[in-house]
Amino acid sequence: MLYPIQNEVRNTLDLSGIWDFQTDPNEVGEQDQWFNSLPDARPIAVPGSWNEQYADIYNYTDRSWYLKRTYIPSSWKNERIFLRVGSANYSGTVYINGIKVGEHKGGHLPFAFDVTGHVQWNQANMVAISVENYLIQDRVPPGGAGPLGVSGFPGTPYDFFPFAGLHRPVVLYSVPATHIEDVTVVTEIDGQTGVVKVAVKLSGGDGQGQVVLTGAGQRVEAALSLATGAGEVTLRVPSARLWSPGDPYLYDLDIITASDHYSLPIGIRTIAVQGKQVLLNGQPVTLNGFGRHEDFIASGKGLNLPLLIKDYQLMRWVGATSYRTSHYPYSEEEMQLADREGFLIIDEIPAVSLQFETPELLPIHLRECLRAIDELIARDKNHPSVIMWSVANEPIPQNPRARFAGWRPAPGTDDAGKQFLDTLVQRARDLDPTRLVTVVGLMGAPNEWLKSSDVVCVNRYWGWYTDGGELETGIRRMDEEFDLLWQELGRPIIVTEFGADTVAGLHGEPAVMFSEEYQANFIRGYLATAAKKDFVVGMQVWNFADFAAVQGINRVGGLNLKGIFTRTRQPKMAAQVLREYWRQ
Ligand code: BDP
Repeated sequence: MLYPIQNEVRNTLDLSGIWDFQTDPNEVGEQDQWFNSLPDARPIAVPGSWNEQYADIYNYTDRSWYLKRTYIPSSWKNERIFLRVGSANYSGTVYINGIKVGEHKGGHLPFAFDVTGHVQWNQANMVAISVENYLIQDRVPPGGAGPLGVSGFPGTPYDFFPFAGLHRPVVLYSVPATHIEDVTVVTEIDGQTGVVKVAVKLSGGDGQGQVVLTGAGQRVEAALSLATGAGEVTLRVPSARLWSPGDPYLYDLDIITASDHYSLPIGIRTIAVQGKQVLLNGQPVTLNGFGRHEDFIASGKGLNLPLLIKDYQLMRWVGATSYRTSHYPYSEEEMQLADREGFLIIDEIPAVSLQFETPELLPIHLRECLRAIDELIARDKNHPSVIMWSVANEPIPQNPRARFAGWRPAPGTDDAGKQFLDTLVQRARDLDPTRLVTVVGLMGAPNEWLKSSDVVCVNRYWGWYTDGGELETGIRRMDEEFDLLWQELGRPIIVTEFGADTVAGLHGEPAVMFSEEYQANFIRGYLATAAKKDFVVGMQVWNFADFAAVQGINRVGGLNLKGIFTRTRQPKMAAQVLREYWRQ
C-alpha cells in the first residue's frame, strides 16, 4: 500500500474538495442508483466527518453517499489507474461511472481499487462512495454500550465520538503498467555504517532495477535484480547520519525500474528493549508525550493539515517527543510529519475496548484485528518514527470494576482474552520483527495479558476514577503499583494514559476535581513518581487536547476534558507543568 506520489512517470489527482452528499437511512441508494446522481444532494467537504458539518446529522452514523465528477487527463491513457481512499469510516463502497469496483471495511486504513477498465476519456467520470459506520458488535471497534461507564449516546464501548465519513483524501493515481507495487525498508547499524535493506516487489513482469540512496552529502547505489518479479538489495552507508528525535535526518531513497520510479524518505535507526530500557540506536530513550485523537471542530476526524502543524508545534512547545495514535491509525500525512519532526510513535490498531465473553464474536473480532494489523504494517512499515505497534487498547476483562477493588476471578476466566491478545502480538512480530509490540492495559485487567508485550504499557487513573479527590492516595497507589508491575513483568513500563478531566478556567484552592490546579497537581504527582523509577521509560498524558466523546453524564458538553489543551488548542495550567518537566 504505497503512498501515491507525483513524478515523471506517476501521477496523482486529488479529489479533495466539496462533494455532493446525501444520507440514506432507508438504504435505497443502491437500488435507486444513487451512484449516478443523488435525488436531494447537499454540499459536503472531503476530507471531513459529516457529523459536525450539519447539526441534523450530528448523531447519524448510518449509510450516506458521496458523489464527485472529475475528468481524467488523456495523458493517463496507457497507464494503470487506481482510485484510493485514505479512510472511509467504517466501510466504504466505491463506484465509478455506475460500476461497483469494491468495498473496504475498517475505518482508518487506506484502500485502492483498479479502475483502469472503467474510466471514460474526453468526458467527466462520476465517482461515488457510499459510507456507513453502523455501531454494531461484529466490528473493531465494536458498537453498542460497554461496561466501563463511558457509554452514552450514540452507544459505544469506547470513549470517543464515532465520527463517520470520508476522513482522508480520495485520490486517483496512475502508475505504469508494470510498476513497483511494494517497497520494504529495514535498517541496521554496524559500527559507524548504516545498513539499509530494500526489498522491492513488482506488479507483474520482471527486469532490472536500481536503488539509490542520497543524503548527508553521500550517494550510495546498487543494482537490483527483479528477475522473479521481486528482489532485495543491501546498501551500506558509511558514517551514517542516524535518525533520532534530536536529529530526525531523512535520506532520499529512489527505486528505478525500466518503466517506473518510486521515491520515499527513510531514516536509519534501530529500536530494541534491553533490561529496563528502550534503546534507539543503542541509546536509552524516553517516550514523553501524549495519547491523542484525530479530532477538531467541524472537521471531526477529517484530515486537517493546518491543525497537524499546529499540534506538532504545541507538542514541541511542551517538550513532548512521542505519542500514541490512540485508538486507531492516524493519517499517512501525519506519519510523514512524525518522521520529519522526529517523534516516536506507538502505532495502534482500532482494537479498543474489546471483550472476550461472547464466543460467537471472538473469531469475527480476531479476523478484523488481524486484518487491521496486516494493513497497518503494510502502510506504516517504512516510517522511522513508528517504533512500536499497539495491537489493543484496554481489552476489558470480566467485572472490570470489581477488580479495581481487589476481586479476583476463578482460574481460567481470562484465558480466552490471553489467547486472543497473544495471537495479535504474534502476528505483528511475524510481520515485523524489527519493531516492538505491545498491548495497552486497563486498570484492573490481568497482568497475564501484558506478558507477551515488549514494553509494559498501562493506562492509569489512580486519583481520578478511583480515589477521586484523594490525589495523595492515588499517587501513592501508582507508586506502589509501578514496583509491582516491574517485579511481576520485568519489562520497561510506559504509562500510556494518565490524566484528569479539567474545565479550562475553573480554579480551586484547595485544588478540587475538575479544576486546573487538580489536573496540574495530578500530572506533577505522576511525573515526580515516575521519575524515581528507572524502569519507567515514558509518560504519555491523556489527552493532548479535549476531544469529542459520546454524550453522557461523565462528558460535559459531549467532551472528554482531559486535554492539556482545550479543543481549540489553548493551554491549561498543566501545560506549564509539562514544560517544566520535559524541557529541562
Ligand atoms: C481510558 C481509555 C480512553 C478514555 C480514557 C478516559 O483508553 O479512551 O478516553 O480512559 O476515560 O479508559 O478519559
